[in-house]
Amino acid sequence: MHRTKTRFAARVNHVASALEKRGVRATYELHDHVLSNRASRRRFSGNRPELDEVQQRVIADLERDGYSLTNFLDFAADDPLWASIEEQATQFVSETEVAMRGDPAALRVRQGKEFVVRLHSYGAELGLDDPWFRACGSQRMLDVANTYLGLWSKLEYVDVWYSRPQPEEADRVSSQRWHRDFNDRRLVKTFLYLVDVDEGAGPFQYVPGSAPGGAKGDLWPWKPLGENYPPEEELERQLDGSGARVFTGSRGTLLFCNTAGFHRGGFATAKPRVLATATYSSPASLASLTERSYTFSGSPDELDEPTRFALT
Ligand SMILES: O=C(O)CCC(=O)C(=O)O
Repeated sequence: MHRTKTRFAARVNHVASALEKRGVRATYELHDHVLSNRASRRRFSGNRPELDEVQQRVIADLERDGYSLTNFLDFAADDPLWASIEEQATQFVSETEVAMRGDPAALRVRQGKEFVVRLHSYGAELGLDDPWFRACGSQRMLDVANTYLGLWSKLEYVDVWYSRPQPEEADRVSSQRWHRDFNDRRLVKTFLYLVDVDEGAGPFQYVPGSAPGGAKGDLWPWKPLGENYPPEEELERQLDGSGARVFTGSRGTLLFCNTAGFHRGGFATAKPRVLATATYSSPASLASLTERSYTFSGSPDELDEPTRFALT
């Protein structure tokens, strides 16, 4: 009897979550085509930013391959900001390592992804006094994200990560496995390496051309709430050696990436990987699939219109 009831409950649950999924998908499409993104596209096309050569190259790379590799100092020749980000990272690393030795329960981690210690995680209050947040909200970064997305984007997630080394024989879990991000059909993630990242530090990896619309976009294609984590071996077999790019790089490496394409990383085995990251997505994503990780603690009046749109 108990068994029958449990099976019935499981079936009800399954139907309910299938219905819920359909609802979320429909909401996303509606916001993409009509409710949110249409106005956002109009705002962008009525006021296109002028990009310099470096920004134009980033956009061209993203369009061609789904990623663009640069260096923070080339991208944003703003030494004081870089120094402040480095300071922020040094403090985060030292606090993390003290807690790892003394009070691991104090580490900010998310369930199922305990290998990443986060500076902020979700629910943070962030203002322009936070250097990485200031960089992410800068016109320079935002103009790239908005131009690639073709709309006024939302800065959805901002954080600094410390990926803890683990045994080489450990199984890859969560984002250490190949996946497409569920957030949006087209999105921009940035990764700024805050230490030198070699093979032992779990470099980010990406399959060029795998974003929707790319040559490999049809492999387990992106769908809202779709099958985002195919079996690793099967994906690798399909890639047939024409595979992935591995982003080892020195401190200061800055990567822009459309992570609706296949990627993985953070499988550090020899030393920790420390990086700053941010996600820019469309308003439709925030309306249906995702949640902003922070609230802006400053005054919206101090921001120009696209920045206010992105941060609030
Ligand atoms: O940690 C990494 O390199 C991968 C991160 C990732 O999968 C993501 O941010 O979506």
